[in-house]
Amino acid sequence: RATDAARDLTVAEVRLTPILVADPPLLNTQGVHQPYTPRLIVEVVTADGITGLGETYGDTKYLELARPLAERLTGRSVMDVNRLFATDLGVDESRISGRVDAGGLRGVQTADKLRLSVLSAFEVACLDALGRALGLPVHALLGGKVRDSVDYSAYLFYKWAAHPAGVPSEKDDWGAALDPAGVVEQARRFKERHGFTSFKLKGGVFPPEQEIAAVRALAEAFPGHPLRLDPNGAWSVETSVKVARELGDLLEYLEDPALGTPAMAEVAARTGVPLATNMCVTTFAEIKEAFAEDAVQVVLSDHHYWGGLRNTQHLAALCDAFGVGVSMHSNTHLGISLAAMTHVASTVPNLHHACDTHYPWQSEDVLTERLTFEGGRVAVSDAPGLGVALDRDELARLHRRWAADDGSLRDRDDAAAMRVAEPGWVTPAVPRW
Ligand code: GKR
Ligand code: MG
Repeated sequence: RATDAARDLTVAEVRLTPILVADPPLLNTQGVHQPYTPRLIVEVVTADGITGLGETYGDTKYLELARPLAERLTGRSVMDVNRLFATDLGVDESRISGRVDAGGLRGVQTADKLRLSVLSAFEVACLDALGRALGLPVHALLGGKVRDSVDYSAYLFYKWAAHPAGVPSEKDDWGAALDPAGVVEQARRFKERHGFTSFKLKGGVFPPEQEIAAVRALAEAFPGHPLRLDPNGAWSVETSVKVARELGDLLEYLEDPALGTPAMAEVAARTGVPLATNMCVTTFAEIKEAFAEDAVQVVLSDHHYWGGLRNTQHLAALCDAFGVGVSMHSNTHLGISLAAMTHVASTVPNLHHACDTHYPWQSEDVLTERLTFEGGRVAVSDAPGLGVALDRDELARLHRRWAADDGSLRDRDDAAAMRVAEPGWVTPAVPRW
């Protein structure tokens, strides 16, 4: 393939486009999702005019890091990803260390995690560009797929019918889900629309008895379908043990019932229910204690904050070595991220649980063609790169929305969004129950 070898893979330009994407009023421990949420789209353009795509969190602190990184990448090759990861981005540790990210939903924030979250989008964009240049799919660059489609679970949320009156927002047709019947109805729609065969309920919103009732209703309505409940650490150890004992037989796993490795270890020791996490193991440094204490039985990877697709493979290999399961966490995201998630998930041999995705909640995307779920699965693309194409008009429209924002939506704050409906709301201290 002489023409490939002759290609100039030097990065000529990196384009960063912050956008605001419509998001329905989904409830969580922090409050409610904002009507529009920030994402950052990264385009890496080679000297030959090939463009690779990446996507990550779009809050200001990510943007601030992405800008110097874009400068450092320009002039290097898209094959220079390892050296890019070794680059000092000049993160001001004192400004971010110790603070928690997304209200703690993704664990404790460190400067390195922030750096990795930004780098991940650059890694994906470089792999996309390289794959396009070579005519190879991203999964091939990662060693090749071991499955032709990736299983996702329906991500159920307690939800209002609409954002508060007077708040600019997009309408959605999912309806409200505020009790067991509403949750079951939402699950039915997920199954009808996308064929999902497993369900995860985002909990920590209502007192545990109500969430137990919702899981029981799901089990009754969908016998044999794997179920998960994730209260994002809102419960004490005692409450977690009680819920685990009540729901144990119905759950595939219980996700982050209590906050932190010691609490999770105690819950795990006192119940036989497998515990999953995207809160107490969110960095490589946290693995040793959690695995030694047998605090978690499933780690939810996320290529964004774990630092990309290759790091996700490393994490999966570590989990495998320690007999810990692996699955995938998600946060509000678009199709570029879903494509990246699908490529890497297709290469992980020890992935035995359906991955999380928020994608069905997103009515907007920056792709010319949305990715689709058949039977809850996304087919692994064999097209060059990620196998997705950018819709520039849509990207520009969503960027104009970001540019027009007065700053109130550019840094995601679910507690602030909740205060619109409930003045005086503050994110409850944990454990709440
Ligand atoms: O979208 O509200 C949400 C979720 O809570 C989201 O933040 C994540 O999925 O980190 C969450 C989780 O699974 O724990
Ligand atoms: Mg979780």
